[in-house]
Amino acid sequence: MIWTLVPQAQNTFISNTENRTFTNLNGKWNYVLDPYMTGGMGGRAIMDNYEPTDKTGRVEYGFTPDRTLYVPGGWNTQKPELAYFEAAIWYRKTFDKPDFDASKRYFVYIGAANQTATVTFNGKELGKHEGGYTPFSFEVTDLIKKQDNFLIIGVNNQRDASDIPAKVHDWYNHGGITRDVRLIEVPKNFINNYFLSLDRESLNKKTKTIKGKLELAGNSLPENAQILIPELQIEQNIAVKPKGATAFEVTVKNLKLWSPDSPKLYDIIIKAGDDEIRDQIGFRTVETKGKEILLNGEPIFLKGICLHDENPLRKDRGNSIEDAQLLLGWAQELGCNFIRLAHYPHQEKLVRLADKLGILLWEELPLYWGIQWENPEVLKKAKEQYTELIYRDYNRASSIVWSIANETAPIPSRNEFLSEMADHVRSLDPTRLISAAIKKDQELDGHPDSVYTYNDPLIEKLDILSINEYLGWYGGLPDQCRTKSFTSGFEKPIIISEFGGGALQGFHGDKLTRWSEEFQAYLYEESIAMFDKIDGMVGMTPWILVDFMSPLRQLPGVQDGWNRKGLISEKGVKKKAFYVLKDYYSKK
Ligand code: GCB
Repeated sequence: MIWTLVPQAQNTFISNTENRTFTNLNGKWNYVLDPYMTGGMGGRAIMDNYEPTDKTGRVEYGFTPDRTLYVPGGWNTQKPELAYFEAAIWYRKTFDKPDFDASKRYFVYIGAANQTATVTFNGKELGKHEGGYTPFSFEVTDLIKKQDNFLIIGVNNQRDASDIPAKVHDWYNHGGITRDVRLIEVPKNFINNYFLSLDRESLNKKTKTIKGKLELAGNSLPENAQILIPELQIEQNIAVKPKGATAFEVTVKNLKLWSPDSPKLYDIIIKAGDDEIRDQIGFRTVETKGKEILLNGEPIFLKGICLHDENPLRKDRGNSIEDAQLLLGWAQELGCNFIRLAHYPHQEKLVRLADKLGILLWEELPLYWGIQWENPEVLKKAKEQYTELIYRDYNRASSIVWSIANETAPIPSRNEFLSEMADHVRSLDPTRLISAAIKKDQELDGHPDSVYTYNDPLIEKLDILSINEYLGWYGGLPDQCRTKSFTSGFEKPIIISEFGGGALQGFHGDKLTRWSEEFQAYLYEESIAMFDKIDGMVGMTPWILVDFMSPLRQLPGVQDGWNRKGLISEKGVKKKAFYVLKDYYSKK
Protein backbone atom coordinates (compact mmCIF):
# COMPACT_ATOMS: atom_id res chain seq x y z
CA MET A 1 0.00 0.00 0.00
CA ILE A 2 1.22 3.51 -0.61
CA TRP A 3 0.53 4.86 2.85
CA THR A 4 2.51 4.00 5.89
CA LEU A 5 2.58 5.25 9.47
CA VAL A 6 -1.12 5.92 9.55
CA PRO A 7 -3.27 5.93 12.65
CA GLN A 8 -4.66 2.63 13.80
CA ALA A 9 -8.36 1.99 13.95
CA GLN A 10 -10.18 2.84 17.15
CA ASN A 11 -11.70 0.40 19.62
CA THR A 12 -14.91 2.38 19.54
CA PHE A 13 -18.33 1.01 18.62
CA ILE A 14 -17.11 -2.45 18.06
CA SER A 15 -19.99 -4.01 19.89
CA ASN A 16 -23.75 -3.79 19.86
CA THR A 17 -23.94 -1.39 16.91
CA GLU A 18 -27.38 -2.84 16.13
CA ASN A 19 -28.72 -0.82 19.07
CA ARG A 20 -27.14 2.49 18.09
CA THR A 21 -28.46 5.19 15.79
CA PHE A 22 -26.84 4.55 12.43
CA THR A 23 -27.07 4.92 8.68
CA ASN A 24 -26.74 1.59 6.93
CA LEU A 25 -23.94 1.71 4.34
CA ASN A 26 -24.39 -1.88 3.13
CA GLY A 27 -25.45 -2.57 -0.44
CA LYS A 28 -23.79 -2.10 -3.79
CA TRP A 29 -20.41 -0.38 -3.71
CA ASN A 30 -18.33 0.60 -6.75
CA TYR A 31 -14.95 -1.02 -6.94
CA VAL A 32 -11.68 -0.88 -8.79
CA LEU A 33 -8.92 -3.49 -8.79
CA ASP A 34 -5.45 -2.61 -7.59
CA PRO A 35 -3.47 -5.80 -8.25
CA TYR A 36 -0.07 -4.24 -7.50
CA MET A 37 -1.41 -2.35 -4.52
CA THR A 38 -0.17 1.10 -5.53
CA GLY A 39 -3.25 2.98 -4.39
CA GLY A 40 -3.53 4.76 -7.75
CA MET A 41 -1.04 5.72 -10.46
CA GLY A 42 -0.14 9.03 -12.02
CA GLY A 43 0.10 11.22 -8.95
CA ARG A 44 -3.51 10.88 -7.94
CA ALA A 45 -4.53 8.50 -5.24
CA ILE A 46 -7.72 6.55 -5.65
CA MET A 47 -8.96 7.97 -2.37
CA ASP A 48 -9.18 11.46 -3.98
CA ASN A 49 -12.12 10.22 -6.04
CA TYR A 50 -10.91 12.52 -8.84
CA GLU A 51 -12.74 12.52 -12.12
CA PRO A 52 -11.43 14.48 -15.14
CA THR A 53 -13.37 17.70 -15.67
CA ASP A 54 -12.32 18.24 -19.29
CA LYS A 55 -10.84 16.27 -22.14
CA THR A 56 -7.23 16.82 -21.08
CA GLY A 57 -7.70 15.13 -17.73
CA ARG A 58 -5.70 11.99 -17.11
CA VAL A 59 -6.49 9.31 -14.60
CA GLU A 60 -5.60 5.62 -14.71
CA TYR A 61 -8.31 4.08 -12.63
CA GLY A 62 -11.98 4.72 -12.27
CA PHE A 63 -15.12 3.78 -10.44
CA THR A 64 -17.91 3.15 -12.89
CA PRO A 65 -21.56 2.61 -12.00
CA ASP A 66 -21.73 -0.81 -13.66
CA ARG A 67 -18.90 -2.27 -11.59
CA THR A 68 -20.22 -3.13 -8.18
CA LEU A 69 -19.57 -5.51 -5.34
CA TYR A 70 -22.08 -6.22 -2.63
CA VAL A 71 -21.21 -5.30 0.95
CA PRO A 72 -21.15 -7.24 3.18
CA GLY A 73 -19.65 -10.12 1.25
CA GLY A 74 -16.42 -11.69 0.11
CA TRP A 75 -15.46 -10.61 -3.41
CA ASN A 76 -14.25 -14.04 -4.54
CA THR A 77 -17.58 -15.64 -5.19
CA GLN A 78 -19.28 -12.50 -6.48
CA LYS A 79 -17.30 -12.43 -9.76
CA PRO A 80 -15.77 -15.52 -11.37
CA GLU A 81 -12.59 -13.60 -12.23
CA LEU A 82 -12.04 -12.82 -8.54
CA ALA A 83 -12.18 -16.45 -7.35
CA TYR A 84 -8.51 -16.58 -6.39
CA PHE A 85 -7.77 -12.84 -6.41
CA GLU A 86 -5.35 -11.97 -3.59
CA ALA A 87 -4.36 -8.30 -3.72
CA ALA A 88 -6.12 -4.97 -3.16
CA ILE A 89 -9.55 -3.81 -4.26
CA TRP A 90 -10.80 -0.30 -3.58
CA TYR A 91 -14.44 0.08 -2.66
CA ARG A 92 -16.39 3.31 -2.94
CA LYS A 93 -19.70 4.29 -1.42
CA THR A 94 -21.10 7.76 -2.03
CA PHE A 95 -23.93 9.06 0.12
CA ASP A 96 -25.76 12.13 1.31
CA LYS A 97 -26.45 12.84 4.94
CA PRO A 98 -29.17 15.51 4.76
CA ASP A 99 -30.01 15.13 8.45
CA PHE A 100 -26.39 15.69 9.49
CA ASP A 101 -26.44 17.26 12.94
CA ALA A 102 -23.46 19.40 13.98
CA SER A 103 -24.14 18.69 17.64
CA LYS A 104 -23.42 14.98 17.13
CA ARG A 105 -20.36 12.82 16.47
CA TYR A 106 -20.09 10.38 13.58
CA PHE A 107 -18.07 7.20 13.19
CA VAL A 108 -17.60 4.82 10.30
CA TYR A 109 -17.90 1.28 11.64
CA ILE A 110 -16.75 -1.79 9.71
CA GLY A 111 -17.75 -5.20 11.07
CA ALA A 112 -14.80 -6.90 9.33
CA ALA A 113 -12.63 -6.46 6.26
CA ASN A 114 -10.24 -9.21 5.25
CA GLN A 115 -7.26 -8.74 5.72
CA THR A 116 -5.97 -5.16 5.80
CA ALA A 117 -8.20 -2.14 5.31
CA THR A 118 -7.13 1.41 4.48
CA VAL A 119 -10.07 3.67 5.26
CA THR A 120 -10.46 7.08 3.62
CA PHE A 121 -13.33 9.54 3.84
CA ASN A 122 -13.96 12.59 1.67
CA GLY A 123 -10.36 12.47 0.44
CA LYS A 124 -8.67 12.06 3.81
CA GLU A 125 -6.98 8.93 4.95
CA LEU A 126 -8.36 7.96 8.35
CA GLY A 127 -6.11 5.01 9.02
CA LYS A 128 -5.58 1.33 8.64
CA HIS A 129 -6.80 -1.82 10.26
CA GLU A 130 -5.20 -5.22 10.22
CA GLY A 131 -6.97 -8.46 10.94
CA GLY A 132 -9.75 -9.84 8.79
CA TYR A 133 -12.24 -10.89 11.43
CA THR A 134 -12.63 -8.18 14.04
CA PRO A 135 -14.59 -4.90 13.94
CA PHE A 136 -13.13 -1.39 13.92
CA SER A 137 -14.15 2.21 13.50
CA PHE A 138 -12.90 5.71 12.62
CA GLU A 139 -14.32 9.08 13.57
CA VAL A 140 -15.50 11.31 10.69
CA THR A 141 -17.24 14.10 12.63
CA ASP A 142 -15.05 16.85 11.17
CA LEU A 143 -15.27 15.57 7.61
CA ILE A 144 -18.89 14.69 7.05
CA LYS A 145 -21.12 16.87 4.84
CA LYS A 146 -24.81 16.98 4.02
CA GLN A 147 -24.12 15.94 0.44
CA ASP A 148 -21.70 14.00 -1.71
CA ASN A 149 -19.75 12.12 0.93
CA PHE A 150 -17.45 9.43 -0.40
CA LEU A 151 -16.13 6.59 1.69
CA ILE A 152 -13.30 4.80 -0.12
CA ILE A 153 -11.81 1.71 1.48
CA GLY A 154 -8.88 -0.28 0.10
CA VAL A 155 -8.99 -3.90 1.20
CA ASN A 156 -6.03 -6.19 0.69
CA ASN A 157 -6.30 -9.93 1.25
CA GLN A 158 -2.77 -10.86 0.25
CA ARG A 159 -1.39 -13.50 2.62
CA ASP A 160 1.83 -12.62 4.38
CA ALA A 161 4.11 -14.51 6.78
CA SER A 162 3.77 -11.72 9.36
CA ASP A 163 -0.03 -11.83 9.33
CA ILE A 164 -2.50 -13.52 11.65
CA PRO A 165 -3.21 -16.01 10.14
CA ALA A 166 0.12 -16.47 8.36
CA LYS A 167 0.64 -17.76 4.81
CA VAL A 168 -0.97 -21.17 4.81
CA HIS A 169 -4.30 -22.00 6.35
CA ASP A 170 -6.88 -24.65 5.67
CA TRP A 171 -9.76 -22.34 4.78
CA TYR A 172 -10.73 -20.02 1.98
CA ASN A 173 -9.36 -16.51 1.95
CA HIS A 174 -12.63 -14.66 1.33
CA GLY A 175 -11.42 -11.11 0.58
CA GLY A 176 -13.22 -7.82 0.95
CA ILE A 177 -15.61 -6.07 3.29
CA THR A 178 -17.19 -9.18 4.68
CA ARG A 179 -19.40 -7.69 7.41
CA ASP A 180 -21.71 -4.67 7.88
CA VAL A 181 -20.62 -1.06 7.33
CA ARG A 182 -22.44 1.63 9.31
CA LEU A 183 -22.23 5.33 9.95
CA ILE A 184 -22.84 5.60 13.69
CA GLU A 185 -24.26 8.76 15.24
CA VAL A 186 -23.77 9.60 18.93
CA PRO A 187 -23.91 12.64 21.22
CA LYS A 188 -20.69 14.57 21.87
CA ASN A 189 -20.14 12.58 25.06
CA PHE A 190 -21.13 8.98 24.67
CA ILE A 191 -21.03 5.46 26.04
CA ASN A 192 -18.08 3.78 24.40
CA ASN A 193 -18.43 0.35 25.97
CA TYR A 194 -19.67 -1.48 29.07
CA PHE A 195 -18.71 -4.81 30.57
CA LEU A 196 -21.08 -6.77 32.80
CA SER A 197 -20.56 -10.14 34.42
CA LEU A 198 -21.84 -12.13 37.37
CA ASP A 199 -19.40 -12.21 40.27
CA ARG A 200 -18.40 -15.83 40.97
CA GLU A 201 -18.08 -15.11 44.68
CA SER A 202 -21.78 -14.34 44.88
CA LEU A 203 -22.97 -17.42 42.97
CA ASN A 204 -24.22 -19.24 46.06
CA LYS A 205 -25.66 -16.19 47.78
CA LYS A 206 -29.29 -15.15 47.65
CA THR A 207 -28.30 -11.64 46.69
CA LYS A 208 -25.97 -11.78 43.76
CA THR A 209 -23.50 -9.21 42.51
CA ILE A 210 -23.09 -8.08 38.93
CA LYS A 211 -19.71 -6.53 38.37
CA GLY A 212 -19.59 -3.75 35.83
CA LYS A 213 -17.23 -1.42 34.06
CA LEU A 214 -18.30 1.59 32.06
CA GLU A 215 -16.24 3.42 29.47
CA LEU A 216 -17.40 6.87 28.42
CA ALA A 217 -15.81 9.06 25.76
CA GLY A 218 -15.90 12.81 25.23
CA ASN A 219 -14.52 16.08 26.53
CA SER A 220 -17.10 16.78 29.20
CA LEU A 221 -18.34 13.57 30.70
CA PRO A 222 -21.46 13.58 32.87
CA GLU A 223 -20.83 13.09 36.58
CA ASN A 224 -23.37 10.33 36.81
CA ALA A 225 -24.59 7.47 34.68
CA GLN A 226 -27.40 4.98 35.33
CA ILE A 227 -27.91 1.30 34.82
CA LEU A 228 -31.46 -0.02 34.59
CA ILE A 229 -32.65 -3.63 34.63
CA PRO A 230 -36.43 -3.12 34.57
CA GLU A 231 -37.36 -6.76 35.15
CA LEU A 232 -35.37 -6.77 38.39
CA GLN A 233 -36.53 -3.27 39.41
CA ILE A 234 -32.93 -2.07 39.27
CA GLU A 235 -32.33 1.61 38.65
CA GLN A 236 -28.90 2.42 39.94
CA ASN A 237 -26.73 5.47 39.83
CA ILE A 238 -23.06 5.20 38.85
CA ALA A 239 -20.67 7.97 39.89
CA VAL A 240 -18.51 8.41 36.79
CA LYS A 241 -14.76 8.75 37.22
CA PRO A 242 -13.56 11.83 35.33
CA LYS A 243 -10.82 9.80 33.63
CA GLY A 244 -10.59 6.15 32.60
CA ALA A 245 -13.19 3.45 33.04
CA THR A 246 -15.58 3.39 35.98
CA ALA A 247 -16.00 0.17 37.91
CA PHE A 248 -19.31 -0.45 39.69
CA GLU A 249 -21.38 -3.21 41.26
CA VAL A 250 -25.06 -3.96 41.17
CA THR A 251 -26.60 -6.25 43.76
CA VAL A 252 -29.65 -8.17 42.64
CA LYS A 253 -32.20 -10.44 44.23
CA ASN A 254 -33.99 -13.27 42.38
CA LEU A 255 -31.58 -13.29 39.46
CA LYS A 256 -32.37 -16.09 36.99
CA LEU A 257 -29.12 -17.54 35.73
CA TRP A 258 -28.38 -18.05 32.03
CA SER A 259 -27.70 -21.64 30.96
CA PRO A 260 -28.21 -23.80 27.84
CA ASP A 261 -31.41 -25.20 29.42
CA SER A 262 -32.70 -21.75 30.27
CA PRO A 263 -30.97 -19.00 28.26
CA LYS A 264 -32.46 -16.14 30.25
CA LEU A 265 -31.51 -12.68 28.96
CA TYR A 266 -32.33 -9.41 30.74
CA ASP A 267 -33.04 -6.10 29.06
CA ILE A 268 -30.34 -3.70 30.21
CA ILE A 269 -30.38 0.04 29.72
CA ILE A 270 -27.37 2.26 30.34
CA LYS A 271 -27.76 6.04 30.35
CA ALA A 272 -25.01 8.63 30.48
CA GLY A 273 -25.70 12.30 29.72
CA ASP A 274 -27.47 12.44 26.35
CA ASP A 275 -26.54 8.89 25.45
CA GLU A 276 -28.51 5.74 26.09
CA ILE A 277 -27.81 2.19 24.99
CA ARG A 278 -29.87 -0.98 25.32
CA ASP A 279 -28.71 -4.56 25.33
CA GLN A 280 -29.89 -8.03 26.31
CA ILE A 281 -27.50 -9.79 28.65
CA GLY A 282 -27.46 -13.13 30.45
CA PHE A 283 -25.63 -13.86 33.69
CA ARG A 284 -23.76 -17.06 34.50
CA THR A 285 -20.42 -18.17 35.90
CA VAL A 286 -17.90 -20.56 34.45
CA GLU A 287 -14.87 -22.03 36.22
CA THR A 288 -12.89 -25.22 36.53
CA LYS A 289 -12.57 -27.43 39.58
CA GLY A 290 -10.03 -30.22 39.29
CA LYS A 291 -10.88 -31.97 36.06
CA GLU A 292 -14.37 -30.51 35.78
CA ILE A 293 -15.85 -27.47 34.09
CA LEU A 294 -18.56 -25.87 36.19
CA LEU A 295 -21.30 -23.74 34.70
CA ASN A 296 -23.17 -21.91 37.45
CA GLY A 297 -21.36 -24.19 39.90
CA GLU A 298 -22.56 -27.43 38.27
CA PRO A 299 -20.41 -29.83 36.21
CA ILE A 300 -21.27 -29.73 32.52
CA PHE A 301 -20.42 -31.98 29.59
CA LEU A 302 -19.78 -29.96 26.44
CA LYS A 303 -21.48 -31.65 23.50
CA GLY A 304 -19.76 -29.69 20.83
CA ILE A 305 -18.79 -29.35 17.21
CA CYS A 306 -16.30 -27.18 15.31
CA LEU A 307 -17.60 -24.60 12.85
CA HIS A 308 -16.26 -22.23 10.21
CA ASP A 309 -18.13 -18.96 9.69
CA GLU A 310 -19.13 -19.81 6.15
CA ASN A 311 -22.51 -20.41 4.55
CA PRO A 312 -21.70 -23.26 2.15
CA LEU A 313 -24.90 -22.72 0.17
CA ARG A 314 -23.89 -19.13 -0.65
CA LYS A 315 -20.15 -19.90 -0.65
CA ASP A 316 -19.44 -16.83 1.44
CA ARG A 317 -18.56 -15.81 4.96
CA GLY A 318 -21.54 -15.71 7.26
CA ASN A 319 -22.78 -12.14 7.53
CA SER A 320 -26.48 -12.23 8.35
CA ILE A 321 -28.86 -13.56 10.94
CA GLU A 322 -30.08 -16.09 8.35
CA ASP A 323 -26.55 -17.47 7.95
CA ALA A 324 -26.23 -17.76 11.72
CA GLN A 325 -29.63 -19.48 12.00
CA LEU A 326 -28.68 -22.03 9.36
CA LEU A 327 -25.43 -23.00 11.08
CA LEU A 328 -26.68 -22.96 14.67
CA GLY A 329 -29.84 -24.79 13.60
CA TRP A 330 -27.73 -27.66 12.27
CA ALA A 331 -25.70 -27.74 15.49
CA GLN A 332 -28.92 -27.93 17.51
CA GLU A 333 -30.16 -30.83 15.39
CA LEU A 334 -26.95 -32.63 16.26
CA GLY A 335 -27.76 -32.18 19.93
CA CYS A 336 -24.98 -29.70 20.69
CA ASN A 337 -24.78 -27.37 23.67
CA PHE A 338 -21.33 -26.09 22.64
CA ILE A 339 -19.58 -24.89 19.47
CA ARG A 340 -15.93 -24.17 18.77
CA LEU A 341 -15.94 -21.11 16.50
CA ALA A 342 -12.88 -22.00 14.43
CA HIS A 343 -10.37 -20.49 13.58
CA TYR A 344 -11.06 -16.75 13.85
CA PRO A 345 -13.78 -14.54 15.32
CA HIS A 346 -17.17 -15.31 13.76
CA GLN A 347 -19.81 -12.67 13.05
CA GLU A 348 -21.31 -10.93 16.08
CA LYS A 349 -24.85 -11.86 14.98
CA LEU A 350 -24.02 -15.54 15.45
CA VAL A 351 -22.66 -14.98 18.96
CA ARG A 352 -25.77 -13.01 19.89
CA LEU A 353 -27.98 -15.76 18.46
CA ALA A 354 -26.09 -18.33 20.56
CA ASP A 355 -26.98 -16.19 23.61
CA LYS A 356 -30.65 -16.49 22.69
CA LEU A 357 -30.55 -20.20 21.85
CA GLY A 358 -28.44 -21.26 24.83
CA ILE A 359 -25.40 -22.57 22.97
CA LEU A 360 -22.03 -22.24 24.69
CA LEU A 361 -19.12 -20.99 22.59
CA TRP A 362 -15.37 -21.27 22.30
CA GLU A 363 -13.84 -18.31 20.45
CA GLU A 364 -10.36 -17.87 19.01
CA LEU A 365 -7.95 -15.82 16.88
CA PRO A 366 -6.18 -17.35 13.88
CA LEU A 367 -2.95 -17.95 15.83
CA TYR A 368 -2.55 -20.96 13.64
CA TRP A 369 0.17 -22.68 11.59
CA GLY A 370 3.33 -20.76 10.68
CA ILE A 371 3.02 -17.71 12.98
CA GLN A 372 6.19 -15.58 13.35
CA TRP A 373 6.57 -16.03 17.10
CA GLU A 374 9.81 -14.07 17.32
CA ASN A 375 8.34 -11.00 15.60
CA PRO A 376 7.20 -8.41 18.22
CA GLU A 377 4.91 -6.76 15.63
CA VAL A 378 2.95 -10.00 15.36
CA LEU A 379 2.52 -10.18 19.13
CA LYS A 380 1.30 -6.58 19.11
CA LYS A 381 -1.22 -7.37 16.37
CA ALA A 382 -2.40 -10.48 18.19
CA LYS A 383 -3.01 -8.48 21.36
CA GLU A 384 -4.90 -5.79 19.45
CA GLN A 385 -7.10 -8.29 17.68
CA TYR A 386 -7.85 -10.17 20.89
CA THR A 387 -8.75 -6.87 22.55
CA GLU A 388 -11.19 -6.15 19.73
CA LEU A 389 -12.78 -9.56 20.14
CA ILE A 390 -13.12 -9.25 23.91
CA TYR A 391 -14.49 -5.72 23.57
CA ARG A 392 -17.07 -7.06 21.15
CA ASP A 393 -18.19 -10.18 23.02
CA TYR A 394 -17.49 -9.60 26.72
CA ASN A 395 -21.21 -9.29 27.50
CA ARG A 396 -22.22 -12.51 25.77
CA ALA A 397 -23.10 -15.25 28.26
CA SER A 398 -22.73 -17.92 25.57
CA SER A 399 -19.04 -17.24 25.12
CA ILE A 400 -17.10 -19.19 27.78
CA VAL A 401 -13.67 -20.08 26.34
CA TRP A 402 -10.99 -17.85 24.85
CA SER A 403 -8.57 -20.02 22.91
CA ILE A 404 -5.18 -18.53 22.20
CA ALA A 405 -3.74 -20.90 19.59
CA ASN A 406 -4.29 -23.91 17.36
CA GLU A 407 -1.70 -26.64 16.75
CA THR A 408 1.49 -24.72 17.46
CA ALA A 409 4.74 -26.56 18.20
CA PRO A 410 6.29 -25.85 21.60
CA ILE A 411 9.50 -23.91 20.99
CA PRO A 412 10.78 -21.14 23.32
CA SER A 413 9.65 -18.17 21.16
CA ARG A 414 6.16 -19.63 20.78
CA ASN A 415 5.94 -20.46 24.49
CA GLU A 416 6.84 -16.91 25.40
CA PHE A 417 4.47 -15.37 22.84
CA LEU A 418 1.52 -17.48 23.92
CA SER A 419 2.26 -17.09 27.58
CA GLU A 420 2.06 -13.33 27.08
CA MET A 421 -1.16 -13.78 25.13
CA ALA A 422 -2.67 -15.78 27.99
CA ASP A 423 -1.74 -12.99 30.43
CA HIS A 424 -3.13 -10.35 28.08
CA VAL A 425 -6.46 -12.13 27.63
CA ARG A 426 -6.76 -12.81 31.37
CA SER A 427 -6.00 -9.20 32.22
CA LEU A 428 -8.87 -8.04 29.98
CA ASP A 429 -11.24 -10.81 30.99
CA PRO A 430 -10.71 -12.89 34.13
CA THR A 431 -14.26 -14.26 33.95
CA ARG A 432 -13.75 -16.83 31.17
CA LEU A 433 -11.62 -19.94 30.68
CA ILE A 434 -8.48 -19.96 28.57
CA SER A 435 -7.42 -22.80 26.36
CA ALA A 436 -5.44 -23.66 23.22
CA ALA A 437 -5.72 -26.63 20.86
CA ILE A 438 -2.64 -28.74 21.56
CA LYS A 439 -1.13 -31.67 19.69
CA LYS A 440 0.47 -34.68 21.32
CA ASP A 441 4.12 -34.48 22.30
CA GLN A 442 5.65 -35.82 19.13
CA GLU A 443 4.32 -36.03 15.65
CA LEU A 444 3.16 -39.57 16.23
CA ASP A 445 1.39 -40.39 12.98
CA GLY A 446 1.93 -44.12 12.72
CA HIS A 447 3.92 -44.01 16.00
CA PRO A 448 3.76 -47.28 17.96
CA ASP A 449 3.34 -45.71 21.42
CA SER A 450 0.15 -46.80 23.04
CA VAL A 451 0.02 -43.94 25.54
CA TYR A 452 -0.19 -40.41 24.20
CA THR A 453 1.34 -37.85 26.54
CA TYR A 454 0.78 -34.10 26.85
CA ASN A 455 3.56 -32.12 28.47
CA ASP A 456 3.50 -28.92 26.41
CA PRO A 457 4.70 -26.19 28.82
CA LEU A 458 1.86 -23.96 27.61
CA ILE A 459 -0.67 -26.22 29.35
CA GLU A 460 0.49 -24.71 32.64
CA LYS A 461 -1.02 -21.37 31.54
CA LEU A 462 -4.35 -22.82 30.44
CA ASP A 463 -7.54 -23.66 32.31
CA ILE A 464 -8.45 -26.46 29.91
CA LEU A 465 -6.20 -28.87 28.03
CA SER A 466 -7.65 -29.14 24.54
CA ILE A 467 -6.43 -31.87 22.23
CA ASN A 468 -6.50 -32.16 18.44
CA GLU A 469 -6.08 -35.82 17.51
CA TYR A 470 -6.62 -37.36 14.07
CA LEU A 471 -5.67 -40.99 14.70
CA GLY A 472 -7.46 -43.12 12.12
CA TRP A 473 -7.35 -40.40 9.48
CA TYR A 474 -3.86 -38.88 9.50
CA GLY A 475 -1.90 -42.02 10.35
CA GLY A 476 -3.36 -45.40 11.15
CA LEU A 477 -6.81 -46.75 10.55
CA PRO A 478 -9.76 -46.32 12.90
CA ASP A 479 -9.28 -49.66 14.64
CA GLN A 480 -6.00 -48.35 16.09
CA CYS A 481 -8.09 -46.22 18.40
CA ARG A 482 -8.61 -49.38 20.43
CA THR A 483 -4.93 -49.56 21.29
CA LYS A 484 -4.35 -46.03 22.57
CA SER A 485 -4.80 -44.19 25.82
CA PHE A 486 -4.05 -40.65 26.99
CA THR A 487 -2.19 -39.09 29.87
CA SER A 488 -1.51 -35.44 30.64
CA GLY A 489 -0.02 -35.12 34.09
CA PHE A 490 -2.19 -32.03 34.68
CA GLU A 491 -5.13 -31.81 37.03
CA LYS A 492 -7.18 -29.98 34.40
CA PRO A 493 -10.29 -30.75 32.37
CA ILE A 494 -9.76 -32.04 28.83
CA ILE A 495 -11.67 -31.13 25.68
CA ILE A 496 -11.08 -33.04 22.45
CA SER A 497 -10.96 -29.95 20.28
CA GLU A 498 -10.62 -31.77 16.94
CA PHE A 499 -10.87 -35.24 15.46
CA GLY A 500 -12.44 -36.48 12.26
CA GLY A 501 -11.98 -37.59 8.70
CA GLY A 502 -13.26 -36.81 5.24
CA ALA A 503 -16.25 -38.25 3.40
CA LEU A 504 -17.92 -37.27 0.17
CA GLN A 505 -21.63 -37.17 0.86
CA GLY A 506 -23.41 -39.78 -1.28
CA PHE A 507 -20.28 -41.86 -1.82
CA HIS A 508 -20.68 -45.31 -0.29
CA GLY A 509 -18.33 -48.22 0.24
CA ASP A 510 -17.29 -50.54 3.06
CA LYS A 511 -15.94 -49.04 6.26
CA LEU A 512 -12.34 -49.19 5.06
CA THR A 513 -12.99 -47.29 1.83
CA ARG A 514 -11.44 -43.83 2.15
CA TRP A 515 -13.84 -40.92 1.51
CA SER A 516 -16.93 -43.10 1.92
CA GLU A 517 -19.62 -42.10 4.41
CA GLU A 518 -19.11 -45.54 5.97
CA PHE A 519 -15.40 -44.87 6.65
CA GLN A 520 -16.21 -41.56 8.34
CA ALA A 521 -18.98 -43.12 10.45
CA TYR A 522 -16.63 -45.95 11.50
CA LEU A 523 -13.91 -43.43 12.38
CA TYR A 524 -16.41 -41.55 14.57
CA GLU A 525 -17.46 -44.74 16.35
CA GLU A 526 -13.91 -45.77 17.15
CA SER A 527 -12.72 -42.26 18.04
CA ILE A 528 -15.64 -41.57 20.35
CA ALA A 529 -15.09 -44.89 22.15
CA MET A 530 -11.40 -44.03 22.63
CA PHE A 531 -11.94 -40.47 23.85
CA ASP A 532 -14.85 -41.40 26.07
CA LYS A 533 -12.44 -43.38 28.27
CA ILE A 534 -10.16 -40.43 29.03
CA ASP A 535 -10.19 -39.39 32.65
CA GLY A 536 -11.31 -35.75 32.80
CA MET A 537 -12.68 -35.56 29.23
CA VAL A 538 -15.50 -33.04 29.71
CA GLY A 539 -16.35 -32.26 26.14
CA MET A 540 -15.55 -32.60 22.48
CA THR A 541 -15.79 -30.53 19.31
CA PRO A 542 -15.17 -32.91 16.40
CA TRP A 543 -13.91 -31.44 13.13
CA ILE A 544 -16.35 -30.25 11.66
CA LEU A 545 -20.09 -29.50 11.25
CA VAL A 546 -20.12 -28.64 7.54
CA ASP A 547 -17.82 -29.16 4.54
CA PHE A 548 -15.96 -25.90 3.96
CA MET A 549 -14.08 -24.24 1.12
CA SER A 550 -10.34 -24.81 1.19
CA PRO A 551 -7.88 -24.29 -1.67
CA LEU A 552 -5.58 -26.86 0.03
CA ARG A 553 -8.00 -29.66 -0.83
CA GLN A 554 -7.75 -30.53 -4.50
CA LEU A 555 -8.53 -34.22 -4.93
CA PRO A 556 -10.60 -34.23 -8.16
CA GLY A 557 -14.06 -35.70 -7.95
CA VAL A 558 -13.85 -35.88 -4.15
CA GLN A 559 -12.66 -32.58 -2.71
CA ASP A 560 -12.64 -30.09 -5.60
CA GLY A 561 -11.64 -27.29 -3.28
CA TRP A 562 -13.68 -28.44 -0.25
CA ASN A 563 -12.46 -29.90 3.01
CA ARG A 564 -14.76 -32.91 3.29
CA LYS A 565 -14.53 -33.53 7.03
CA GLY A 566 -17.99 -32.03 7.52
CA LEU A 567 -20.82 -34.06 9.00
CA ILE A 568 -23.03 -32.16 6.54
CA SER A 569 -22.23 -31.59 2.87
CA GLU A 570 -21.91 -28.17 1.26
CA LYS A 571 -25.44 -28.70 -0.08
CA GLY A 572 -26.79 -29.24 3.42
CA VAL A 573 -27.17 -33.04 3.30
CA LYS A 574 -26.25 -34.99 6.44
CA LYS A 575 -23.71 -37.80 6.24
CA LYS A 576 -23.84 -41.05 8.23
CA ALA A 577 -21.35 -39.86 10.86
CA PHE A 578 -23.74 -37.04 11.79
CA TYR A 579 -26.05 -39.66 13.27
CA VAL A 580 -23.22 -41.47 15.08
CA LEU A 581 -22.33 -38.29 16.95
CA LYS A 582 -25.98 -37.34 17.48
CA ASP A 583 -26.59 -40.73 19.04
CA TYR A 584 -23.61 -40.34 21.40
CA TYR A 585 -24.77 -36.88 22.47
CA SER A 586 -28.33 -38.05 23.02
CA LYS A 587 -27.03 -40.57 25.56
CA LYS A 588 -24.53 -38.26 27.29
C1 GCB B 1 -6.39 -29.41 11.76
C2 GCB B 1 -6.62 -27.95 11.71
C3 GCB B 1 -7.81 -27.58 10.85
C4 GCB B 1 -7.81 -28.41 9.58
C5 GCB B 1 -7.94 -29.86 9.98
C6 GCB B 1 -7.91 -30.82 8.76
O1 GCB B 1 -5.73 -29.92 12.62
O2 GCB B 1 -6.73 -27.37 12.98
O3 GCB B 1 -7.76 -26.23 10.55
O4 GCB B 1 -8.79 -28.02 8.69
O5 GCB B 1 -6.88 -30.23 10.82
O6 GCB B 1 -8.93 -30.98 8.12
O7 GCB B 1 -6.85 -31.37 8.51
